Amino acid sequence: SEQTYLDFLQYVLENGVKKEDRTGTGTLSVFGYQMRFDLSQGFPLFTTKRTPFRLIASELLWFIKGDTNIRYLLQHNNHIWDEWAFKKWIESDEYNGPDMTDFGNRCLVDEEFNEVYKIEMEAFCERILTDDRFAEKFGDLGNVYGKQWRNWTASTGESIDQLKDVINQIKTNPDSRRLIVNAWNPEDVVNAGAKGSKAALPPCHVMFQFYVANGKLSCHLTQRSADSFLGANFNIPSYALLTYLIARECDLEVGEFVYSLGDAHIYSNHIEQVKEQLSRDIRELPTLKINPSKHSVFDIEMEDLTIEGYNPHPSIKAPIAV
Ligand code: THF
Repeated sequence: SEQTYLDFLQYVLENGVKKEDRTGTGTLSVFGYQMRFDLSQGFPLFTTKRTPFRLIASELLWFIKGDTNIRYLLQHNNHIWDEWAFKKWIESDEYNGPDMTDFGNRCLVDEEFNEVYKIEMEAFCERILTDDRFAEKFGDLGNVYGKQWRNWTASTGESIDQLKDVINQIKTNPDSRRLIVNAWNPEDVVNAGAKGSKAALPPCHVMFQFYVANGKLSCHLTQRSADSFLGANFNIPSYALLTYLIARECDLEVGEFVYSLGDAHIYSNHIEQVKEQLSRDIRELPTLKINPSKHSVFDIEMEDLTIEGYNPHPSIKAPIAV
């Protein structure tokens, strides 16, 4: 239940050690934590803070399509990946606007810079939407989730569709202990995020495994790094949605979502927000409705997915670390 997530936030607050990180923000961090969610007890879109389902759904459909270009997200008014594409753009030789180095940190401390940043970012998004050549070059995050799930490049040059394969295996060989999709490609992870690298960042949710028992489909996700306040509350419903979609296609009920974390952290500028969230009462979880006329995971579009009975507390704003 949602309490499992709140207990996790509380645990990191109480046990986290102060640890610096790549983004320069600073965190409270623990190493190794596991949560379990019984998916038959409601859809884990948490109520102690409004979490926009349409952002979770459009991001997941983007992965499922094998798309790695933020254009699709922008077309769905989803801006959660903008910063990573923008970073590539401002570091490129073609960019000659105002200096945007270290924009993530600077826009938090420098109001004047933040205004310039917002204008540059808006222009960037507009250009991704309207300029095909620009979008192809600067909207693409490289070998991130969509690529590894649907179109992993083998050493022979052949493409491997891990997601399609795993769905076929669930249908034909449900007792298999190899029902795995792996996003971590060591070759692409080398230098990730650096100029000219193959991926804008290494995957956080590194691999997932399915398990079939008693007519139910469960999913176990291994995540190397979790932004507890802004990320985990997206990742949990995201994989829950994936499990619901695959279970339906495979004529199974949903079982558990098991969520295992490596470095689980609360950013130092999220601590007050976490305390606010922890002070709120849990409400009933919503339910997910999927268009019954669509069968295959690969045919699902945004309009096929709806959330019913979602009555959350208001959202709580916090800055994303880039
Ligand atoms: N980087 C960091 N620092 N944290 C993450 O959670 C994260 N991701 C993805 C890639 N890098 C990451 C991106 N996912 C938001 C949520 C998820 C994201 C990125 C940003 C976010 O800002 N959410 C706001 C609402 C945003 C909006 O309404 O547009 C929120 O309040 O929830 C984890 O996979």
